[in-house]
Amino acid sequence: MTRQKLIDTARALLANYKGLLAMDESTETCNKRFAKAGIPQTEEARRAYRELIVTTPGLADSINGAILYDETIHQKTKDGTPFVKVLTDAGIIPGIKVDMGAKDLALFPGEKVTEGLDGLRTRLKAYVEMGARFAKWRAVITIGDGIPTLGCIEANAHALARYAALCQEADVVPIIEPEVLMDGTHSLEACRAATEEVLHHVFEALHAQRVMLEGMILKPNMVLPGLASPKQESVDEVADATVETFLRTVPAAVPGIAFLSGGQSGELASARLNAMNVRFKSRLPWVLTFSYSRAIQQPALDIWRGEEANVAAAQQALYHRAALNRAARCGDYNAAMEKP
Ligand code: 5MM
Repeated sequence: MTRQKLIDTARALLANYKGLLAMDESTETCNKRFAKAGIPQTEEARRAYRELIVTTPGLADSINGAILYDETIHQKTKDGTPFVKVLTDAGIIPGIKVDMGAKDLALFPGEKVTEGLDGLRTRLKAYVEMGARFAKWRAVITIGDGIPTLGCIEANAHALARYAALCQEADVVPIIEPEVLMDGTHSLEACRAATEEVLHHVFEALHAQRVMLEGMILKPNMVLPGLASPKQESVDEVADATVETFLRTVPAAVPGIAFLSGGQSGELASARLNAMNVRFKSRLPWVLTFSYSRAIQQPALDIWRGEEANVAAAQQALYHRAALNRAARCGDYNAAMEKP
């Protein structure tokens, strides 16, 4: 592990008021989104869509790093240029999702644990040779009747910490993603309690596994009411609940928090990030930025629909959404900017 290299990469991922682009949907997830949009679920369609993303003109104006999936990191543009080279030439750092997905946690009905530690050291080495400088692992926590349980939280926290340690050993910055899901009717207070509990356990596990906090990035959910909750708090209330929770749980040595969007609309994901940066501007020990997938990609996917003729318009939509989130990262976003 080279301490300074990890610190430099983490700082580069958070620099210049930019954020991260998650384009690491597994084949299953990508196919589900394609099916919804009427796009054929083929390897070529997935390649063409990812080519559209990585060749978006000016993407690096708002994006410092892009998280790829195993299939994507091996793919090339139509003219034969590896996606990793396209990104690197544009000034975007390539990263890679290394977890193998959330699986049912034995003896804990309704709960998941993320797998993928076996063989991770070898896989990391191969990804580094391909140009990846950071990685991502997502743990999934569900709020429901009697859940999340301590058993589920501890299992996921331990796996996240073991993954992070293996990354740092390989000079790869770990993006640590404990996601408390938005699905359900639960209240914002239930999400706050679950998120606080999860983060306490995650940082305890990171400490136990000797993970260097200065060389990591946290990718959490915002503190939100469930998507089907009858009470939906205001943008400012969400911003306050989210930042208060992180001030209680995330050590100041962590350089940045890059939120997932988790099923929020693009507009809300931008507005809520903006409100946090406006309301807490000078009181935060860490950078607050974005690592969105759907909240950046969705309009572009809807425009593209698998048609070559729609590529330029889809790229403009992608550029626009990324730029809006950069504005939110600076506290400069407002709803009027939604108009292209
Ligand atoms: C929570 O999902 C992550 C962020 O995406 P959103 O901003 O859309 O919530 C995302 O990076 C996710 O981990 C990947 O899309 C991979 O998901 P799957 O389910 O395909 O492993």
